[in-house]
Amino acid sequence: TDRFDPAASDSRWQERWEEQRCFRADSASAKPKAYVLEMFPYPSGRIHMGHVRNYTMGDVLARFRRAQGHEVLHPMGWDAFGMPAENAAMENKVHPGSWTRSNIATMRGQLKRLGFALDWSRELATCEPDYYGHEQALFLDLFAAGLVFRRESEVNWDPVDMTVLANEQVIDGRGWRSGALVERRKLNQWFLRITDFAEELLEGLDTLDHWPDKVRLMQENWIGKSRGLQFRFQRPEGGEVEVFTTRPDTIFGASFVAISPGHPIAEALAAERPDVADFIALAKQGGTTAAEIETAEKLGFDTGLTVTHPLDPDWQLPVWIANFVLMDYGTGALFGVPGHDVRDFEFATKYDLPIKRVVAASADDAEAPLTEAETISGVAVNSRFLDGLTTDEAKAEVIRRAEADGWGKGTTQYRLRDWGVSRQRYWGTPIPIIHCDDCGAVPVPKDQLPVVLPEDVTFDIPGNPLDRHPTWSKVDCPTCGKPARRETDTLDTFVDSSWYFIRFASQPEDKPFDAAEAQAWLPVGQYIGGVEHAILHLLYARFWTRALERIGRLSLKEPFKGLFTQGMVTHETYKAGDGSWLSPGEVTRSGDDWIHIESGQPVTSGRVEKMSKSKKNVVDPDAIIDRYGADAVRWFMLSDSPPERDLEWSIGGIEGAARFVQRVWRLATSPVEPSGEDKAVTRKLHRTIAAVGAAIEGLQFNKAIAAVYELVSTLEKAAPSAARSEAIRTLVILVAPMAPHLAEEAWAALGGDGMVVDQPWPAHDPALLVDDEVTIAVQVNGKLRHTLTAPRGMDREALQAMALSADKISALMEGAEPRKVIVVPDRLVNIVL
Ligand code: ANZ
Ligand code: ZN
Repeated sequence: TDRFDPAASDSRWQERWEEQRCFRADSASAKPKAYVLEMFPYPSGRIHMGHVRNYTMGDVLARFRRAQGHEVLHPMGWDAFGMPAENAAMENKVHPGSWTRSNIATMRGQLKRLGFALDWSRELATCEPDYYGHEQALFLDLFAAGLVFRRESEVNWDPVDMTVLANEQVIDGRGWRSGALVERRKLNQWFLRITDFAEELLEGLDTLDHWPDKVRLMQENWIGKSRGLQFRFQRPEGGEVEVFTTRPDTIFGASFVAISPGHPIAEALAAERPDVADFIALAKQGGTTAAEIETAEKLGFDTGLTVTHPLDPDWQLPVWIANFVLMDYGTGALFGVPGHDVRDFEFATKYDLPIKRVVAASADDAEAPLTEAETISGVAVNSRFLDGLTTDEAKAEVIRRAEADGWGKGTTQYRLRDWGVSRQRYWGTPIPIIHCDDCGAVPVPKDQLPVVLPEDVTFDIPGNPLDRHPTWSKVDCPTCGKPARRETDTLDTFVDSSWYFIRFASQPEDKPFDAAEAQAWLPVGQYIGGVEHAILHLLYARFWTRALERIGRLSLKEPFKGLFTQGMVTHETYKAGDGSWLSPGEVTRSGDDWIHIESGQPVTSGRVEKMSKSKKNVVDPDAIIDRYGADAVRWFMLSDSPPERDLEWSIGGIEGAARFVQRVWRLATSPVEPSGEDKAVTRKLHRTIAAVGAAIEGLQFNKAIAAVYELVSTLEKAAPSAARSEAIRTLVILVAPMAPHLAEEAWAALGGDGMVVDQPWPAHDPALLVDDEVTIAVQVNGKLRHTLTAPRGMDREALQAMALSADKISALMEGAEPRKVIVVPDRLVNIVL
């Protein structure tokens, strides 16, 4: 036929690949292994263009590796627990399980339509007991090794809905449903001891040389290693206040000491003084995220207590309770240096406390006025014996004195905190612990795993449905047999995604994974996903891998050898006169303007933004596949922008891709020419093979596409020859990773053996990569006068003769003899007159 028809072809080849089990990964294969992984999706409803772009990139690499002779693992699954399913349950009265599973079915169908080379036999969903049961077993292993512990910690509490809120449910300090001011409340929660790994996680970053620098830097900052000093201020009436600082050099700039509202001294005062108790209640309002605490208005209460400066017995500092001091960081107390800390400056300005300069760019600036906090390094000023020392020297000197005189100790501090994994939600992995009054927190015996989530729960009132289930939590203590209570908190969904790549690599029924099999695949060779996961997911997965290594379950330090973070898919937005967003389907072009089809009113065609439901600029992949076929969509996703940049969706772009698919088809179905050389075509082919391979290897998919475009143009223009026919066959193999359905159909039309998917990646002849013609500049007295085309490697005499006999040059010379001729082979001839 003269047109490639995706509607008929796509599914035919998808079925063939499936029948032939082309993408099944064989762990026992002797071939070199390649593990290509894209971050698995949350089953929110439908696949969006961002997914399509992400998975297309991974797919090109997976197919390329397969053609190179690797045994490829390219799996897909579902990050299936989480809040949206519970919200849907509350809003639409559907069970989170059926909502999630039906979304998975829809999205799986959508992915299959795109023809991804995925090993569907390894599909997993984290919400199924055959996944989370193994997670519970791993949790218990970590518990046994002391890497899981329980501790009181602050959560966001909605006093109206009487429920704990996740950070993302706190909006501007208020509960997202009730609108009530959120309070901080203490609850017993489970933690993973990630801080034990802070130093290794930091050092490990140095080994990740196939990760983007920006991601490594973000992780480094998140871990936040710093040297500091922990020391005690004495209270004149006895007792002490211990503080932590990363700027001991500013100790002479202290103007107050501030303690957290949760600090024992604050709590002791509150027990006796109602004004203190009132202040603490007020200070505890607002969310628990660092960002919220940073931006909230600074509130303070002067306790009337004082402490003595450790380097000056005559210097008393007031003790305040302040809302910006966190209880679970450092010691829950600090000394304020308003001149050089932003929060302290704001606090001191509000409460009229002294602001003094103790750091300056140079000693000459000691008296320069401070109009804002100067958070600088420089030299110490107004600081007695520290004056003139650099910031680093002054820090070291204060630490030295503190240690020598016994009032403090140098510390290494990490900003990283232990990972709180308790969630007071239903739709998550049940924490496999039973609470007994006599025995405490008892692990569920492994032969009783999985602890299965009950299906019969209600969502009509706020709170955790597991708490109010009539029977689920009532169990006997596994140790003493007395009535006890099941833990009703579930695990943070980041736990589920911290080890799924291991389960993909090895999935025995009776244990989480087989170490030898998993290690045959791991680490993931190339991981591809959104930069929004640059910190948490990637850090947790790195931690989980190291934790498994520490307890002897896996011998692996880093789970992801290569990381690539792709850009977003963006699209124009449209806004009606009343400011509401309109979808592309609701508007049409009229001349240079856009109008709302229904009302005929003008519409502003606005900025290009990330596709999102709220802005109604989403394009549904299904509709596009229906219209243009899978390959055109895949092609467009790869073609327009470098993969790390944003890609703007456009109809022009997808249509261009669809036209290109047909151009390749027409070439493939042009008559085969049995004989005839064409050196230029052969050279172009070999260059394209090299260019496409190098581009895919470097994840520069747009460059691979550009190289294919060039080859196609050359072949369209070339006269028939055997060389051209051969180039067309090879072209089909080269486009296969990007446009696999077209490639199979074209391969069959060309009478190729078997399927394209089984063809090895073509080799290029390096000798054909070099141009065998070069351009020679001809200068007269140093001025460029002419250019010549000559065979590469032509000798000096021949070049000189060729230059001198060129019409243009002999006209210029008017019969004169050159004084001298300088020849640089393959480059230039300079004639000096
Ligand atoms: C004196 C000082 C002077 C400080 C100065 C900073 C600048 P990072 O670097 O993020 O680790 N701090 C100590 N404990 C705190 C707590 N529980 N809640 C809130 N802030 C606390 O932060 C360390 C600095 O944060 C410490 O150093 C302390 O203020 C404050 F020019 O001490 B600094
Ligand atoms: Zn017991």
